[in-house]
Amino acid sequence: MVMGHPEGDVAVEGLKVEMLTNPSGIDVRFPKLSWQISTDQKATYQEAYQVLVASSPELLNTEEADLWNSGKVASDECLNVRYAGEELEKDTKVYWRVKVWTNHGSSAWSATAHWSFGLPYYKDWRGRWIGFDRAFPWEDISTFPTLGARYFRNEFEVKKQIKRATVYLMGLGLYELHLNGQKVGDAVLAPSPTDYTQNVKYNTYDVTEMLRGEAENAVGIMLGNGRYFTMRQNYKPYKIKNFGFPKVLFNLIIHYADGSKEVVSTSDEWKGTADGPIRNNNEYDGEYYDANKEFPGWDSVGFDDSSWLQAEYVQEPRGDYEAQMNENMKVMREVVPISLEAIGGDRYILDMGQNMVGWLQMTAQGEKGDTVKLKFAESLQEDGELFMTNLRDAKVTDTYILKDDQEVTWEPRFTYHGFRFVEISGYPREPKIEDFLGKMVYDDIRTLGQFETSDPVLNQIYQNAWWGIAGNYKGMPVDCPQRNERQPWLGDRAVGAHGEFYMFDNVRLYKKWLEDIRLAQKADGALPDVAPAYWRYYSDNMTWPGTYLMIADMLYQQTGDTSVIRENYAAMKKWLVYMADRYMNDEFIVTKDSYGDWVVPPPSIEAGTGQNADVKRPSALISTAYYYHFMEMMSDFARVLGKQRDIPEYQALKERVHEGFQQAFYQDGFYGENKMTDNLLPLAFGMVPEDDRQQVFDQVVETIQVKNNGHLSTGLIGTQWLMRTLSDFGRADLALKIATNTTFPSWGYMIENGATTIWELWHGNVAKPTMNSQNHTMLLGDLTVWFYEYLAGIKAGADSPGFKVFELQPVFVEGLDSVKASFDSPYGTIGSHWERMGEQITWKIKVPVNTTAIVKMPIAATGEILLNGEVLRSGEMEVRLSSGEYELVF
Ligand code: RAM
Repeated sequence: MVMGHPEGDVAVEGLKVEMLTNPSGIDVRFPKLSWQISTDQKATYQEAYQVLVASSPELLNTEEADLWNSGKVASDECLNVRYAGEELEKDTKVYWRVKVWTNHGSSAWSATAHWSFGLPYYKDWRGRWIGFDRAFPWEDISTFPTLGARYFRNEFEVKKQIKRATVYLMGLGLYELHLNGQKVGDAVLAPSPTDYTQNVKYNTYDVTEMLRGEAENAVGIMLGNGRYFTMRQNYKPYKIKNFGFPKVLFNLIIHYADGSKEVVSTSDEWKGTADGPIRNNNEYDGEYYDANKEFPGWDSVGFDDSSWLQAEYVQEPRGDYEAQMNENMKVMREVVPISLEAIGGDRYILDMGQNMVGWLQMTAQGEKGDTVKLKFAESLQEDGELFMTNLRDAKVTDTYILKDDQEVTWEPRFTYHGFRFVEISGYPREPKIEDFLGKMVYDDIRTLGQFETSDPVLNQIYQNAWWGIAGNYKGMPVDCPQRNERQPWLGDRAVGAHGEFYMFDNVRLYKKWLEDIRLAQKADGALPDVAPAYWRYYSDNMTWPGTYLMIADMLYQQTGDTSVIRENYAAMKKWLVYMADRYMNDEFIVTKDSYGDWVVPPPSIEAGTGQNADVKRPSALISTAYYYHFMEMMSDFARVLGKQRDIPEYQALKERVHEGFQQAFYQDGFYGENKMTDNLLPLAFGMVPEDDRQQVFDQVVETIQVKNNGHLSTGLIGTQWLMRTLSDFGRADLALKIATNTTFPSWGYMIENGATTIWELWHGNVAKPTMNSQNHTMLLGDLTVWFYEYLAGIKAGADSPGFKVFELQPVFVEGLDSVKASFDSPYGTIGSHWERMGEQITWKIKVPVNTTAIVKMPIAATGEILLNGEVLRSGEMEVRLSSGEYELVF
């Protein structure tokens, strides 16, 4: 499914059709179209639709759609309707509208939306890759290289009147594109990072309005290092992939009004230089900007580039060219700092009030040569200085050198930082807090969820989670945004991604990640722990690579889109065979694991003080339980794809693994070493024989209540199954206790100690600093899933993936007085808001048009249940409600 910005419209009879599909430059020939219907009429569903697609908006007006007229189709589908019209040519922009018929009448034609089909084949590209495949004398490519931005420019004549002009470009690692003196688009740090030996994402811009017809025009492109030139991490060359020096392929396709066409593309006639203001740039060390090196007008017509070099042809990056379907990063929020304090000398500390990801915009005025340094950290030491040790060797410093006495406002381009505090030094005069503004940078995706309860700790945890998750969306989900790492570790996002689904419109991002993982598979079947595999970690374990299956499963369950299964099934199967071949013994135990239940809390804060958490405790119990779980998942996937013949094999292996698991790990009433995770996994995966279930669960409860004094003792793995398993076995109260704790170890403890995001370690305030990020999302486990699916009770349909038919079943847990949540599903907003007043609960729900909610009554509600003031038939434990707003009282 491709989605973009909704375009509003005017509709008759109270109906409104909104486009959800409106992107540019895709390379899918038959994209899926979606729309959203809204109306004040209750119980509305779609009965039919008609889609028109045409090569110009005018043709849509006349109903003479030249590409596709679906006719009136009797169907209730309003998501993922496959375009089934004429095959599109490359570089075409098409327009579309939809009309729907509902049980309450029909809509008017919607407003016009569009999409454009890009360049599907190599041969559609003109020109060649340009760059400079070397460092210049003032640059250094030793262990901590300083490589400046590359600047390329070209002037060209647009000979006639323009009808339409589109730029397609691949600028690696990062680009900023300018036309006639202006930046094109609002993306930053584009394009999305990939393993460039596998695939390269191109971005598309409609530049019709930016070009001048019958005139000279100028194009300028800046290139940053990004994930392409990574010699910054060259101290471990065996481990870290470096792709080469920055390079670009640019195509501007101009369609003239007279029907002719012209292409402007990169060639050795372009001019280039590396001797510009951005003297160094990388994600870890920051950006070094010398304004004295600026060349005003370089991106406009008439600039004297005689001192620039000829651009050079360079080797192409090997990977396939693909249209980027996921969103680029953007400045998504501005953050106003809360304090600015002098700390001696010319140094000041700026506090953003929030651990955030992005950068700082600065306004300064001084003398030529004044050098301002901005250094970033997540927290302060007791002496008020920045706490730098947990950033390891990342230099995290932006430098700006003034060129004159004019006031300037500046922000970096090719770096980002994870920070709450900034040390400012060398600022020319007394800085004022208004001279600085935080820019929060992450993928341009909408926040879909709202969540608030009567408990302030839960609310703060949710806020911390939002900041942490959003900030770590970098065209791939990274583990952390601050230290010399920032890698897309698979294990960190397994179940977490499921909770994130309710919070962010991240479907396209996670689909892209599935592709990254698939492309990172080795020929023998091995899957990595990090994908794209910038760090070549193929350590063979079930849990990190297994995130591949879990994300695909999540996307399928939550959206109903089978393509995520179809595209990845073969690779998953291959990996599971690979693991079994190598690591499954005769007793059907998967003997190999890498990380165990990563970062379990130490027994106490005292015991954890100064301690490294980087301890691996491999566990065959974990690997084997996951193998079992994945056999079940593969059976489901096979069913979805109609590959029935594969199922018996999965089921047979699953049974054997189960027997082996019971033999090896089941003791009398508990598993393994009776650690929480040892018992949680078999419970969550349905591996415990029915008769033993309660006994095993009682062990979990005992551990929490007695041994842990009401706390968890799980790491990255166990925490993913904790809250839901407790609730499923009837102890949501215990889950709530764990979630609202403020003593160690808990999310609330982090908050008590000043966290505004989620820590990497439960004992993050005292641990050895070398592995101690203050902004990791992995320890959230299944907490955000529990927030939405249990506390608010919003859940995709058990028998029908996606939200066409969904469930509403909150746990009205004792100790909580209210939960108010909403989730903007693709059909519209789903709401669940309950409040307890004494013995009575009032529950307000919202069901979007064209969906059905299966509302499950709380078992506790033994008395009368009122639905919109009327008594529900007694004993009715389930009602199906179609769209509208309702109130239940019981
Ligand atoms: C750390 C990462 C990540 C984790 C791995 C195992 O270096 O930060 O969070 O998945 O280790």
